[in-house]
Amino acid sequence: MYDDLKQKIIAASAELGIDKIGFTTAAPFTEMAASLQAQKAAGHTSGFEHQVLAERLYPDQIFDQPQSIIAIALAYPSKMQQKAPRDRKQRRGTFARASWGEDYHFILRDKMQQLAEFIEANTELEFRFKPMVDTGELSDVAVAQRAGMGFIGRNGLLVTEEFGSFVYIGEIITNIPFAPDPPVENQCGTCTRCIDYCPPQALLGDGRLNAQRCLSYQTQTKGMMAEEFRPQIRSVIYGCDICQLVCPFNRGKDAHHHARMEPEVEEVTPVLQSMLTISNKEFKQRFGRLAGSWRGKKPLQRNAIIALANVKDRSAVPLLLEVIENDPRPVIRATAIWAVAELAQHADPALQAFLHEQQITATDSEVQQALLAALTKLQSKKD
Ligand code: B12
Ligand code: SF4
Ligand code: SF4
Repeated sequence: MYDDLKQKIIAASAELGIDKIGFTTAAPFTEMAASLQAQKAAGHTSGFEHQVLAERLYPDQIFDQPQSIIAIALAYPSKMQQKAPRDRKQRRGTFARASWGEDYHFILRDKMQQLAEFIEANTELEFRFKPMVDTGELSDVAVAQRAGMGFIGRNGLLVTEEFGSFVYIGEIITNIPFAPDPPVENQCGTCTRCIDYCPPQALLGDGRLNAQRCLSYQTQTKGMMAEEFRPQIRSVIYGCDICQLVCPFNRGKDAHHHARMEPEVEEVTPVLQSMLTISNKEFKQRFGRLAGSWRGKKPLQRNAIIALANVKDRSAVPLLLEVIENDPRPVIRATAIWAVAELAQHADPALQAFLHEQQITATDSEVQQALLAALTKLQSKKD
């Protein structure tokens, strides 16, 4: 059934620079229903998932008479070719790899559009299609797994044979009944490295995750970050790659196939102090094309402050004091208050006096709580 066309699509996909392609039916993903419901009920979801369960499970709820789904994967780099300059006075943060180069949503959308145009030009049928990547209704890993692109590892990610899990995935629902590809068996075997190395122990063991504990999620929230997670992010200000970096299937995987995905040092390893006082305009200019800027500048600035404390950059203290005095955003001020107390090496009477002064004018509960905690911490330090 449409085998010639399928073979032509596979060949065209390679020419278009699509690294991997697979086909599956448009049958419902009913086997996922119980897990998705249980995860939501347990409070293990992030809120970034598509919220209408039926639309996640039944392709015919989001497309008129779907006949197949084409899954695609684009491999991304895991190592930077340019290295950030090492300067102890200019400590840098990092973005996780899924935010290197241009936002992958645009790159995958372009590839899927080109592929759809190829299909349109090569069939007599009236071709209908719906592409999606990340923000669509379907679970991208579930589609890709069923389309034979790889297996879902204990880290919950799609692991491909050729590129490990360092792939972005997208899919196109179509009205053409292509023959499905056979799924790949899970190959984790006895390995549990991703579970063992995950700092907040967010992975549940069977490919599921408590997203609320995942550092990737924690770096993308807009409120205060719970104290437990602050040291765990180290200097990573967006996302987390640990459960991928420790995976044996990712060893030696570092694809540089797409110029648009190449990271720029100043973008993805920014000088932390330089992020604290940038304007909205400058933020857009410097970080606007990254996937990691989708939540705006506040979470990244909050994370940069946390990172400064984590890397023990005491040269940041004057700037942090300025932020505490002048920044109007309670989350930023409260995080900076925590950071100066973390960075203080002794009880520091001048700092205590400064914080006491702040207490007089503080009206927001986050700031008040942070001041109290910081003063308690300072008092417990030796003179
Ligand atoms: C919400 C979301 C997040 C949340 C929650 C993640 C999660 N695992 O649920 C947060 C913010 C934490 C997150 C983090 C990351 N994400 Co994210 N995320 C998504 C998003 C939008 C939805 C995921 C979702 O529906 N979760 C709900 C859970 C309950 O469902 P599920 O994961 O789809 O399915 C699970 C079960 O149903 C079950 N299951 C389903 N089918 C099957 C079949 C079999 C055989 C088995 C055994 C199990 C099984 O296991 C699955 C794994 O948990 C997807 C895009 C999309 N539309 O699918 C990207 C997506 C999963 N993320 C992606 C990436 C790259 C990441 C990060 C690596 C980014 C980073 N560097 O920080 C981290 C990795 C964290 C991790 N270990 O999962 C990629 C993954 C690519 C890949 N190779 O798999 C995706 C697919 C985006 C994309 N299109 O490329 N993400
Ligand atoms: S992304 Fe980081 S925090 Fe999230 S599951 Fe993986 S190792 Fe754990
Ligand atoms: S680290 Fe081990 S358990 Fe985790 S996904 Fe990779 S192979 Fe599977």
